Amino acid sequence: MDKILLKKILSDFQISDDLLTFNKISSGYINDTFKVFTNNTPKYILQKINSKVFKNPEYIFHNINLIKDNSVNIGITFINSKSNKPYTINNSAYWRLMNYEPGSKTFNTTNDNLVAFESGKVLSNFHEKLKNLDLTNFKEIIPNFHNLTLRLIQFEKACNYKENNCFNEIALIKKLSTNFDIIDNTKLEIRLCHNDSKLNNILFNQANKGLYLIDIDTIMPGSILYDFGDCVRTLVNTVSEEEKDLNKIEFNKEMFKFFIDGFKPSLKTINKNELKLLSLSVALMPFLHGVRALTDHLNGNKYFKVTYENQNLIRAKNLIKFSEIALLNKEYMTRLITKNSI
Ligand code: GN1
Ligand code: MG
Repeated sequence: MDKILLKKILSDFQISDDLLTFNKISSGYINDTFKVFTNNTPKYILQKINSKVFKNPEYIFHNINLIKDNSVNIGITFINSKSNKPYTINNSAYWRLMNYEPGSKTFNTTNDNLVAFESGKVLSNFHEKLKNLDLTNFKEIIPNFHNLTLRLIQFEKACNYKENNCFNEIALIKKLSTNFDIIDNTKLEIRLCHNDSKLNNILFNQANKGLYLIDIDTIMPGSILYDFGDCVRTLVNTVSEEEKDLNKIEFNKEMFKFFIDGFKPSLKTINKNELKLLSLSVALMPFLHGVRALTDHLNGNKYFKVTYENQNLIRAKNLIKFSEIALLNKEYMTRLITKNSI
C-alpha cells in the first residue's frame, strides 16, 4: 500500500499529527490493517474494510452507534472523519481509524494463568454489559455467519465443484459433523455477540490485565456459544491455528480452569440450554472455522486472504484436529462449567 495514499486517507480524519509512518500488520484474514506511528511511537490503527466480505460496511458502524446510543462503552472508539463520520471512503473502499491503546498487547497463544483468567473476565464483562440491549434495530452484518447447517451446504458445493485430493479431510468433516446435530440454531437465545472473540482479539496491558475486545466488525445478534467457543478454542490450544504439525496441538486444561474462573459472572446469568451446550461449543467453533477454511481452499481461496500455499488447507486440518481434541475434553469442561454455575 503506498504511503501517499495512506497519508491522504489519514488527512480525511480529525487528527493533527504530522510525520506519520506506517507498519502493515499481517495477522488477520480479512481486512488490511496498519499501525500508524509518530516519532516511532504507535499512535493509531488504520484499517481498510474488506468490501467483498462486508457487503454493507455501514452496518458495522450502525451497530456500534446503537451500542453507544444505549450508553454502553465497550472500549474501542473510532476517530471521526472531517465530515463527522466514523469512516472515510476512498475509491469506494471504507477506511476507519482508532487510537492505539498505549502499551497494550495481544497474545496468539498462552500458558499464563492470569491471561486465561483475564480473558474469561473480558468476555464475561462484554456480555454482561450488552445483555439487556433491545436487539430490534441491530443489523445482521454477515447473515448466517455461524450457521453450521449453511456452512456445511457451502462445503458440499465446494467438494463437488472440482476434482481435489482432500479425501481424508472431507471424510473427517462428514464424520464429525453429527456431533453437532444437537445444536439447533433456531432454539438458541439471541444476544448481541462479538462473533470473533478469539484470544488475539483481546487487548491486555503490560501487567497482563485484560482491557477489552478489539476487531468489532462482527458485533451482531448471535449466540453466546459462538463467543465462548471461539475464545476457549484459541486459549486452550497450545499452538496457533496455522501450526502444520498436528501432533503439537494439545488442550491445556489449566487454561480452561482459569478462564472459567474469570467467566463465572456470565455462567450465573445464562440459560440452562446455553449452559448445557457451552462445552460442545469449544468443538463447534473450530469445526465451523475448519469447514469454512476447507471450503475456501476448494473454491480457490476467494474469501480468506492467503499469504502462502495451502494456508487454508493447513488451517482447516489444524482446526478440525483441535475440534476432535475438544470433543475428548467435553466431560472435563462440563464438570467445571456445572461446578461454577451454581
Ligand atoms: C477471520 O480476519 P480475522 O482473523 O479477524 C474471520 C473469523 C475467523 C478468523 C480465523 C469476517 O477473522 O470468522 O474466526 O478469520 N472473520 C470473518 O479463524 O470471516
Ligand atoms: Mg475479525
